[in-house]
Amino acid sequence: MMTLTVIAIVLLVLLASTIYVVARGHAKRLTSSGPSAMTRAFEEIVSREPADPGESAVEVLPAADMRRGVGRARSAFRKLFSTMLSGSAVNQRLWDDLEETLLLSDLGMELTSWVIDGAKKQVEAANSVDGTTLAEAVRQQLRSLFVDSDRDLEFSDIAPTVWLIVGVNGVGKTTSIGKLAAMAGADGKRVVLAAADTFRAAAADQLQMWAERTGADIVRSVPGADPSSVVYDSIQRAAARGYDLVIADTAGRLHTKSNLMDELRKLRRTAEREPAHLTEVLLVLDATTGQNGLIQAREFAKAAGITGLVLTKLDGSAKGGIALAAERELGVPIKLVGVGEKVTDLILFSPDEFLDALLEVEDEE
Ligand SMILES: Nc1nc2c(ncn2[C@@H]2O[C@H](COP(=O)(O)OP(=O)(O)OP(=O)(O)O)[C@@H](O)[C@H]2O)c(=O)[nH]1
Ligand SMILES: [Mg+2]
Repeated sequence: MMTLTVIAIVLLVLLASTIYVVARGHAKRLTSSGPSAMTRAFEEIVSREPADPGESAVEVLPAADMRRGVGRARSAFRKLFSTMLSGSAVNQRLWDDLEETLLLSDLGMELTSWVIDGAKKQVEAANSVDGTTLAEAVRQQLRSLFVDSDRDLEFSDIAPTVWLIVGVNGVGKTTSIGKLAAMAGADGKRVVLAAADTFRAAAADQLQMWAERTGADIVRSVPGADPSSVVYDSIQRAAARGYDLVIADTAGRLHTKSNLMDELRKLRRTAEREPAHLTEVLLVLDATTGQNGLIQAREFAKAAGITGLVLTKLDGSAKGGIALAAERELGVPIKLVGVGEKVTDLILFSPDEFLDALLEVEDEE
């Protein structure tokens, strides 16, 4: 009887721990399984009642969608693709238009030639003069430029997880952190923001505003303080209070300043030390700067070991091709795109959704 009771207890404990591990596994990531992942996150946030006045005052806003986000970049492609899909024959004029559109989208000379050469081969192999075949071939070529990589934002199994956000001046680091805090908060994560941009006096105030809007905690220091010590203090606070996630803001810096790049390496080392678990170093790129941003990006990749890209200001850019060029150049996936200044204007990136938004011609108003 005694033995049976012990076996029953052991089995119950095993069952409970299996359920716990499976449940944890599910809660591990912010996934980009489609637009629904983020839409759901923001629907939750807007419907949440603040526990007390002043807490989490995120306004009610519809979640952003990729189509609206790529609005300007879309118009050039739309013209070209409507011509192709209306059944017009593949002729030299169409090839020239394709080349011009790709170059203007800032895909770059080399990748543009690669896309066109590949599309030519496909059209020849299909023995077709139909524009529809060309449209499909171009889409396939563009799709294959995206790196084949996991785009989920990673959480460590053991809290606190740390995400480090880096990039040159004014690209949208702090704004993206605010949006990310809202997204993670809606996903049930407890977040602390580390104001490790101690260079600009107003930087911590800007981050504090985002903390207040999204219900996140914040750790800040005096202007001129060592950024690594702010990250360290944030990690200690997260560990002490059982927070899930530390998102660290850093000062904008030029890739040519070697002392500032050394500082990034130091920040990274701090964020890697126990009890912290660094899972993401996100490089923020401004889509409106096009190809120029890529040179800087390479240096950041070397210094900070980036795990993903955040492409901001896509809403204000006609250069959709930069998304593909950036991934190809750096070999790391775009994980998020910024499509406006509102808290919900951040989208978990999916290459197929992006290409649909850029190239689809139906349902035009
Ligand atoms: N239209 C648009 N504006 C954006 C987006 N992301 C950021 N911005 C704007 O870009 C400007 C700079 O944003 P910040 O977040 O302060 O940029 P930062 O990289 O933190 O700047 P520094 O800390 O000075 O290096 C602000 O006016 C933001 O509102 C976006 O996705 N779309
Ligand atoms: Mg900033």
